[in-house]
Amino acid sequence: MSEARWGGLDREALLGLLRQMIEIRLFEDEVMKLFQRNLVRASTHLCQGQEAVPVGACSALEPGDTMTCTYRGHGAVLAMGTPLDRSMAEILGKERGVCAGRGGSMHLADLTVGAMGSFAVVGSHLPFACGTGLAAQVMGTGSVSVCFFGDGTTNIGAFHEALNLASVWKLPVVFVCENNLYGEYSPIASTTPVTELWRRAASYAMPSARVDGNDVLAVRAAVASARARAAAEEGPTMIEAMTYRHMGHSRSDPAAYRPEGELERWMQHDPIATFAAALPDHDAISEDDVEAVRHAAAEAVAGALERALSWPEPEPRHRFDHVWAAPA
Ligand SMILES: Cc1ncc(C[n+]2csc(CCOP(=O)(O)OP(=O)(O)O)c2C)c(N)n1
Ligand SMILES: [Mg+2]
Repeated sequence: MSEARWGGLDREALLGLLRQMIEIRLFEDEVMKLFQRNLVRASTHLCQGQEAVPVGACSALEPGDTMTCTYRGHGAVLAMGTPLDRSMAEILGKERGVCAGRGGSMHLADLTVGAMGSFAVVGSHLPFACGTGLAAQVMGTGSVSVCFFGDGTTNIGAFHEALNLASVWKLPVVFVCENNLYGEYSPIASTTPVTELWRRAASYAMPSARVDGNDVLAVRAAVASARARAAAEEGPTMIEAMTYRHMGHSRSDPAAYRPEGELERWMQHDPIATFAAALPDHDAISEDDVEAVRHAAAEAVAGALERALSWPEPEPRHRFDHVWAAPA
């Protein structure tokens, strides 16, 4: 089978992408169950169905690159390499969570891997991503800032300000729009006259492209070339990744507004199922390898869940730690 079909990746790398997508899917299955047990004390927004976008995109990054994302950010943060157990612990509000339990599901961050923050205020992180890009530019690190946001976000003023500034200053930013066709309960066409969102980048003389966001290798290839452009000081790129969320907007949304058959059609193009079905076409990958990956991912998530649940709750006397700055 041709090298090109596999994006130049070897067996281990391909199985690694599959494993990461499965881990994110299973991780979120557990988050939902924890939520139903009232162990998640805030809202939660699952990215199930969209896993190929963060996994494909983050696989194209280099050490030192930074990432910002939305409240639908479990997948993006995990794709940067944040540990499963400490992410789960964060969602449970445990002291050993990645933000000491103070952030929760909507605010996962792990600076050690470049996951700079998950932002609940729609669009607020796009200027922030310009900031991390500017820092890289000023310090000459060669690092790139990747920024995930939804389709609805392209109607927020900060989207336009950020793309404008990034283009004028040639910032090393890759803007990745996760177009899942809905902003909360509204279909994109009911809020946005230009539904081919990649076209909006033209207003800022920024190159852009639309990709199949359920194809992990297509996302990876698009982000890799945008990253190369940014690292070569040629400026930012916008990528629109077409995808679909399996669940409602948040835990309380049954998504009854979706047209009949829409979810089923997208399930036929599920990013994990399609990649798992394609991989055995690779000369060095068998169906048993795929099964072994499924098994290993399930074990990893089960172990992470067990550890996170066993870790202690924060002590009341530490409740203001990490909240207020220490007096100078
Ligand atoms: C500034 C602001 N306005 C409104 C909201 C309420 N809100 C939360 S999510 C959301 C929809 C965002 O849609 P999209 O950008 O497509 O992201 P998705 O949830 O589909 O991933 C809205 C309007 C908010 N959080 N922040
Ligand atoms: Mg959306």
